[in-house]
Amino acid sequence: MEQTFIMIKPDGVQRGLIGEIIKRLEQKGFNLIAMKTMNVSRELAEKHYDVHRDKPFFSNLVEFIISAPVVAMVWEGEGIVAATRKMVGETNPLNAEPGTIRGDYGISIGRNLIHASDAVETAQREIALWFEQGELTSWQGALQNWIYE
Ligand code: D4T
Repeated sequence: MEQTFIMIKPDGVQRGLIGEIIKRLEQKGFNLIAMKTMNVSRELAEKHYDVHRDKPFFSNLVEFIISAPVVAMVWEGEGIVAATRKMVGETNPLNAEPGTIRGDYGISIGRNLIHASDAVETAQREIALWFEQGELTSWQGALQNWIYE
């Protein structure tokens, strides 16, 4: 089953949106298989955003991610990478559609609340970066046959 890495950023945690974000993913039918609240080290933040190392917003982004706790999660489900990107919405919350997390709760691009892996290969890299293999659970919901055809 496909997995993705989701992180509620410091602004999402501070604004009390942990429950709301988890509720949306849970009610969609996806399974939460790992979760931890953590202070992110500079090293981890820089590795996570390595593709943006040369961008002008890189240092602000890293400072922001390490500024307060985040909630790191692994979620599982069919087509979850593409589906969660849609549920999260465009990078700039002002361009994100209403009904998406960023569209409903955000305004600034540097306070866009949540990260979701952008491709299956990225998800695998990010899960390995943020979690030890032993931290991941594996379970089948009792309602599986009512969610999947
Ligand atoms: P993440 O990676 O956080 O899920 O966001 P996106 O996948 O939607 O967007 P991204 O990788 O292009 O940007 C990573 C991160 O950098 C912040 N950012 C981005 C910023 O502060 N200023 C900017 O101009 C851009 C493009 C927001 C998300």
